[in-house]
Amino acid sequence: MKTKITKKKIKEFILNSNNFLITAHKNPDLDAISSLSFMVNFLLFNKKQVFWKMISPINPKFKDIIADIKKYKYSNQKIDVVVYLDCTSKERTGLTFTDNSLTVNIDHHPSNSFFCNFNYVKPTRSSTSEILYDLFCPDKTISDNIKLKKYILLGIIGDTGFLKYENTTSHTFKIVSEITKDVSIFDIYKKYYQVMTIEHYKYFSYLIKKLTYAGNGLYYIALTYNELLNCKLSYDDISELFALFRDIKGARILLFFREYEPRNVRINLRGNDDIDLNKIANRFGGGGHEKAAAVTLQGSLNTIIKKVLNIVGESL
Ligand SMILES: [Mn+2]
Repeated sequence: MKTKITKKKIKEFILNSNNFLITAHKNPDLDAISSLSFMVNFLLFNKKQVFWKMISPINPKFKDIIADIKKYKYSNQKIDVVVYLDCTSKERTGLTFTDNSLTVNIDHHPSNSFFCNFNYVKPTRSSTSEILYDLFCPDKTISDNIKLKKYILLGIIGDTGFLKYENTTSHTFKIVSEITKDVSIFDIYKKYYQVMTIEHYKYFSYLIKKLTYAGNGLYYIALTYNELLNCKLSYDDISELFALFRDIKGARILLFFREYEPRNVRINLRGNDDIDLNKIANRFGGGGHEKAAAVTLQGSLNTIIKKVLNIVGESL
């Protein structure tokens, strides 16, 4: 039976179980990577048997976050509990597990489909990392573990655009305030954010040329399969450059179309207004948050652009 679970119960359930597989969504962002690393390290710390698996390349910039858990990669070991982090559905992992394990879903996306045996979903929290802090960090056993706190901070920073998006709440700052007693936020900024190369800036100027204004505060960029093939930057690096356009004065919605495989188009929707992008993405079979959502569509890039611009335009 699929059920919601209380904070106390989920904590008890996890601490009373022994063999875990931890996973997060494919194309993992900083929140997915950090929450996974936190969970694996936390369970190891509690003397549990734990493995993890995550599909698709991890941004080289963030590889150090999982460096010390490499030896715990999953390869069909016996598992009692699968924990899905930062995933709206099982499909978001890009993985299929066919055994009879119990499943736990810890997430903050409002579009979460409550797909596990136990579902702990808190859309008011900035990130899955923030939820993991609420669940496990006030615990004395890890209060001294600076590495684990750093992962929580990284996940929060990732999903809040460095503590500036609307999902950044006083609760978020309370946690950040606790963690920054031990972890330097400037060190994190230097290490993970002051990493732009000339190649990045050159590509940003290319994106500026590609940026199209569709009226009513709607901007978009579309990159074909060949354009992406010829680009030396990673998928995540391009995403970060795209995020900079969010600061254009008067920009209400930004759409980013990427044909990552021929006739497969990933669309990122970003917003600054009270327009619910999660609802718009739902209409195409995608989802996410009110101000940041995504969807993947099959077909010709130009047809997809027209179709999406029409539907998004209705909301403006
Ligand atoms: Mn997240």
